[in-house]
Amino acid sequence: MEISALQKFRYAYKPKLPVGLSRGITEIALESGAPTESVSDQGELRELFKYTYGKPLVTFVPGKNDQIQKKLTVGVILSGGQAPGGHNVIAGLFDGLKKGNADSKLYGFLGGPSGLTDNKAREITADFLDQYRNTGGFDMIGSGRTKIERPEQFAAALETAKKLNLDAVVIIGGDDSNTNAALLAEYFLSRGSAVQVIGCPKTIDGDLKNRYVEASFGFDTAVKTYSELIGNIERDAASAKKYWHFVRLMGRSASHIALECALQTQPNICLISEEVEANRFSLGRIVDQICDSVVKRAENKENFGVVLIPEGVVEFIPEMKQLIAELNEVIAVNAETFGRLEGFEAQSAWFAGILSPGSRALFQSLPGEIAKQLLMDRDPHGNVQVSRIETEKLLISMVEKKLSELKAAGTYPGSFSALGHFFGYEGRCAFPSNFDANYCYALGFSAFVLIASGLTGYLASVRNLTAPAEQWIAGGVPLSMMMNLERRKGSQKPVIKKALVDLEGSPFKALAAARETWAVKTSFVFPGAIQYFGPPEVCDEPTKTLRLEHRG
Ligand code: FBP
Repeated sequence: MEISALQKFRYAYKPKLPVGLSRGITEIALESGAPTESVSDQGELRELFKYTYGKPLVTFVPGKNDQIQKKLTVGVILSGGQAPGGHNVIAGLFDGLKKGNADSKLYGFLGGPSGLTDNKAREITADFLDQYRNTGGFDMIGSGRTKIERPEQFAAALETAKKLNLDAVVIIGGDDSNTNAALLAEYFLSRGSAVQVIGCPKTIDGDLKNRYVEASFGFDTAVKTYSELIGNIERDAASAKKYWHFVRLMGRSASHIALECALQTQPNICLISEEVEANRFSLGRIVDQICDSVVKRAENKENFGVVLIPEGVVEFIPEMKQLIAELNEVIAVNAETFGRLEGFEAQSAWFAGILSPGSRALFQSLPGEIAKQLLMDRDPHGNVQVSRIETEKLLISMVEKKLSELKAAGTYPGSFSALGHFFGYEGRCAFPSNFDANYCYALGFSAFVLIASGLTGYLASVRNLTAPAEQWIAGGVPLSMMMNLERRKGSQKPVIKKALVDLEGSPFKALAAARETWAVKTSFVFPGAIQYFGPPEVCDEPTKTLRLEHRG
């Protein structure tokens, strides 16, 4: 296979390991803290996770670790959406395993969690792995979104683990996939099995984070890729001076991606879903906010601009949230009937008889395409697939309508021509930034140390991420500590709590302090492409979100 010059150079990149992981392999010991509690619903979760609840936080410290050289057989799964750096987690895990004992083995489960339940795996050898070091994508072994939830799936996972003689399974995934990891760890112990389960925090969305997990991997590369594209669009808008660009950004429910891209590129408007929800902004209120900026800029003869829209915002606008919750519930409870309905006409007529009057009226008032998109298949975790709802088009059509009313009233002097964009898949498989390449390698290596130290039900954790990589602090966080109960597919389920944008946090405050100016005055910033070689301030810088969060 032909490879690019960059790919060749990236193969040769040596990820930097934190000092705590780069000392002699038998000198990495564990320091344990006090027992932990889940974020909420402690009583119920203690019952549900009888074997794994309440474990202590652990940090890797200098000291003797005699177990670390035992021969291990481990299986690894890439789960959920692609995120830059996944291959490096596997590389860190592999290198750790081989450093511990050259006879240790690593299997990659093919196509995500279903690889474990269906026993579809391949051994990861040094030659095979070397073709993927420091590259983006999950194509080494593939990914998938199968949720392990039925008893027969758990039993099949155990069967595979026995057949392959596994000591441990590593699940590289987001909040839903690591919920899978927690359930699997509990299940194995409850069946008397010693197979350990360790998670690694992956998702470009940036919503798997807390005090001990400062960032999920892939966020850094994805936001830098999107910010480059947004900067390019801003420069085009400022050159042509004739378009408003409405850019929807991936990120599912959380607006971390939109917020970071706004801090990097300074667009005219950036919606933040969490603020929309907190202040109960209606669709009409959001349209007014955008029109206000369009009108003021038109008064300055600037009939162009850029609006950033987090893809999940539809789920936070109160009337849309209510509608989506009703649709989710109705679809979950009547899955069979819904599945038998053929075509949009039949489906919407059926919903008209079931939805509450407010939701029915809203559903019927939406542009047909948007209403159809709201009915598309839920993902295996019961979530509406926000990446498929073209909110930018909905907003453009509503803004156009409002501006023509203002024009008729003589209060809008400009002209409005808008283009919609969606940036999502473009950023998920980019070559990982140096930050993600280093972070992922350290996470994989940490997963190995957790396994070799006999732990299960933990998420690999690497902290102090705004310092140079050598000073990062590695360890593990019990998965049960991050859990709460949430309504999914019509019933209460244990899940890892999503971290949404904190409206009291420094990143949001930085946006809030500047956005009135940006809404009127062109303040665009053009970050340019990710740099892999060069001075640290251009190629090793973490995101603004991380830096602001660390500053407090
Ligand atoms: P994960 O939560 O699995 O990391 O997925 C992230 C994501 O990229 C979201 O931002 C997006 O809404 C979704 O995946 C799209 O899913 P799919 O890849 O199935 O189209």
